[in-house]
This record gives sequence, C-alpha cells and structure tokens, in this order.
Amino acid sequence: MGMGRIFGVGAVACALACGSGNPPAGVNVSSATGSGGAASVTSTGASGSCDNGAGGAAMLVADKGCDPKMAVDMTGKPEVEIKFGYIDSKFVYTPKCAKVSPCTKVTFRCGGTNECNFSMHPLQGGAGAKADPASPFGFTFDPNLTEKSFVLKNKGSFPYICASHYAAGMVGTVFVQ
Ligand SMILES: [Cu+2]
Repeated sequence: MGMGRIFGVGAVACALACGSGNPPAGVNVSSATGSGGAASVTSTGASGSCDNGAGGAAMLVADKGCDPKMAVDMTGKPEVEIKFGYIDSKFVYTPKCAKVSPCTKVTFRCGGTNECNFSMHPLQGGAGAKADPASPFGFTFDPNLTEKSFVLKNKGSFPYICASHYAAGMVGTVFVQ
C-alpha cells in the first residue's frame, strides 16, 4: 500500500526535461506597450531548452473537440500560425486542432472579415471555463493586439478558448509531441 509507484512515465520525462519546481509549459514574454496600431506584435523569448529528449512521450489528451490523432499535423515547423476571428461566418480558430513539435513558435493572428483583436476575442489557456495559470497561453485581453506568439517548449496538450465565444465553438487545442 505504499506510495512509491505513483510516478509514471510522465514524471520521469519531466524529471529529465522540466528541472525542479513546476514551470509553465511554455514562455510568454509580453512586450505590448499599449501604443495602439493595427499589427502590434508580441515576441517571445527564444532561449531555454525544449523537450526534445528521447523518451519524453507526453500523453496527449483530446480536448475542445480536438483529438491528437486528427489534429492538423504541423510538426517539424519552427513557426506556425493559428488564425482567429470571424472567419467564414463563424467565430473560430483555424486550424482548430494543431499538432506541433516542441519549441514551435505558435502565433495567434487575427483573420476573417470583421474587426479583430484580443479584447474582442480574449485568448484564455486551459481546459475549463476559467483560465489555467499553468497554461502557456495564459490570458490575453488587449484591444491593441492583433497577434501574439508563444513558444511551446514542452510536450503535452494545450487547450484554449476565446473567453467571449467559447460557447459558440471558438476553442482549440495545440498538441505538442
Ligand atoms: Cu471570440
């Protein structure tokens, strides 16, 4: 009845890749200054190690209508883009379900036909209706931003929602494998 076996593969992988403590799964260094403009860009820190180690097989979990097996495969690319806004008459992220490699720079960029920014479509990381402070996507509510990038360092499943339109299906998940 001991507690010695509670650590599985994930804990071993994290012991190798995560170091001590409980770091977030990515980095998100905001450089927004609120200076306005149509295309304010937020950059992310590029330093630091990524979970590229052999044997770091994180368990991917289906979420937000996304299955890791069916997600758009964008692995192997250093940068990918997820468009968001009112696109084809729907509030969406596209691709809604994406699969990327560790250390990929994922940029959320306004698209579609209507005016678009992060106060109209607040980006909120996490699986539930409340923001998950451990999510690499954090929470962004900024009318001056039309795009924002995140470097996803660690393997895992990272769901997110638009805090205004999630009930209409404006949600998605990035799988890092
Ligand atoms: Cu929205």
